[in-house]
Amino acid sequence: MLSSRFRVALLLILIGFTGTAFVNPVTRPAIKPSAQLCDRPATAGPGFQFNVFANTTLVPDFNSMSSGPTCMAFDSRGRLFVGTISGEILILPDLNDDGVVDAGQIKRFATDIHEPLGLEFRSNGDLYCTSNVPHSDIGQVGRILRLRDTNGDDVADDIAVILDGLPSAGDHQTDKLKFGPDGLLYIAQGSATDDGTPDPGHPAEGPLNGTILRINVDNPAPQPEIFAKGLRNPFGMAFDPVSGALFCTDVGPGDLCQSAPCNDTSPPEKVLWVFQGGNYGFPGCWIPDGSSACAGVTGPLAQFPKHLTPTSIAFYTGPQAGASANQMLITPFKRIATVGGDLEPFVLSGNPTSGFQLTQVAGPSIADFGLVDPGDGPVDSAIDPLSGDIYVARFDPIPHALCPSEHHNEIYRIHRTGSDSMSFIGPVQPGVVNVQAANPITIAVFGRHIKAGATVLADGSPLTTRRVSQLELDADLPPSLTTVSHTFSITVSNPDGTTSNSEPLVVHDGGLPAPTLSSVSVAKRSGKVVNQIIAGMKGKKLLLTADGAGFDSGAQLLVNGSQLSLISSSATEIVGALTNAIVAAPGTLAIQVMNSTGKVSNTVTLTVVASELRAPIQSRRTGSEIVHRR
Ligand SMILES: [Ca+2]
Ligand SMILES: [Ca+2]
Repeated sequence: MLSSRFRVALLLILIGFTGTAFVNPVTRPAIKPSAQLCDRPATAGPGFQFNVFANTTLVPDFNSMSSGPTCMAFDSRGRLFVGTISGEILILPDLNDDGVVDAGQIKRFATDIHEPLGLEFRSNGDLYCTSNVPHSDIGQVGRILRLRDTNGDDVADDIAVILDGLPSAGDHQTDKLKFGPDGLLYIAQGSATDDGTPDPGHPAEGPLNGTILRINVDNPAPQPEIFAKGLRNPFGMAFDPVSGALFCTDVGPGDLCQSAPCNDTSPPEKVLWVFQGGNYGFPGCWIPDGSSACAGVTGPLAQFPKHLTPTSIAFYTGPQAGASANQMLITPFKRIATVGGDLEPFVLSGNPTSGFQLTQVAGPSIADFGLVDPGDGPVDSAIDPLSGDIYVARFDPIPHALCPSEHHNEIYRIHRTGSDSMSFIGPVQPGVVNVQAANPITIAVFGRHIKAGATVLADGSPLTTRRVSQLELDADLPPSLTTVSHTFSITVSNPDGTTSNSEPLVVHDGGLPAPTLSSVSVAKRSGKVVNQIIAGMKGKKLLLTADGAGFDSGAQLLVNGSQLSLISSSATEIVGALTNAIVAAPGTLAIQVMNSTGKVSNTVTLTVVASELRAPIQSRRTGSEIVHRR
């Protein structure tokens, strides 16, 4: 078990800070203890508001020298999961929808998860995290864990080690992780050394150090594939929702100067487009300069001043993004001189074929966290899937040398000015349903700031709606709306006439095959085949048998579009009862099989011949079939 002090030291190394809480007097005026300095407030940029969602008072687990948030992820219900450096994964709910964690509702989803630095939900609800675990021989190893709550009590009861033995014993650890659009899990693995040369007694670089790895988590024994290499400490990582491309921050080498005079030659910090097979140069080539050491090395899209330590990337998605949709939001951990320690927006342009460009948005940042100490800053960011609010976690494990009363382990909620008076909804659950004609489909809509009496609308038409909680409405989609493929626009309408953003609900055939019909036949219930159907026969004594393939368990037998009562059914044969009405008049019977998905087979026709051929009625009396009296 690592001492708490060692844990803190590890994370400080991880984020590239190895000194005490002083900064280079060359780059910044000497720090003086003053009320103004210690009280430097966090502020939001133009058009944004923020509040403290969680702090050491609201979340007692943050109130420790060895605690503080390191990573965050939202589940599909809009609940924030937070990993702490002390090894807890907490659920910080806001069930009363006031933008502040419900202090009495906090759950410890998991404990004893050593140094989780990345949290990520899979679309099926499984939670994945990185963990950096003490190892008796080599000091520490990185792991990927999968956490499940199988009984719904908000405590993980099934924790599996998906990948073990990642090389996190050196200067940097196993950092964040994200699922890609390909369904694979991407893992940011730090390098072992500061600049390629191990300190005495420290590990050298191994083949998996300084990489982005990826695994298929469905493989029972996944082997990590090196997706890209030549990274030093890839910490922030996110997939662009537009292109599906991967981007990361890479934290540069070098320490802050500890004393003057100081010749700080540390390089800038980088933001990279990470593509398969990419080499980003570490160690030996930090910024490509045409030298032989830089052959084949891809340079950064953007640079931050040295030591700023960009810790997270989030793409600005959700209903509040507006014209800023899909901007790349980056959090530099440190503030040096007058830059950093904030949430900075960038515009990403280009594509994977022609390449990408990254341009910082001019003007003030979205939020400035009021840092006064380089050991204190934002470590992770996440977008609330319901509201589009931006959440930023600030990690401040050590009291400021000059402001010992300050201890900022906090999570901020940042949103557009005025947005708390607007209703927002997240993705409809489920978001895709199969066409079907038999039963209503119930959907759940999770949102924020939904007013009492609100109704769920599909393409503007109200659905039967039930309010399940402050955040959840359930609604029924009637069968009449789900018989054909269609994409609905789902909104929530408040009694005051305001309406939420729209989310899609896709009704589709799921790519399921239609049943196929090869032959039909008619027989009496005795089993005797009827070769000719004559108008006016006692149809209720006849059975219609359809043979084919792909009939599902809810398949129906249709005659001229109407369902027959079924006698039996299997995947290849379905038998239904005819009626007197069906055979009352001469004409054509269109026979089809319709699966429960709504998919309908090809049509086979039968003919009901004219009434002058009435002999079988009499023939029935004699017990014979198809006797033509005339
Ligand atoms: Ca609350
Ligand atoms: Ca459980």
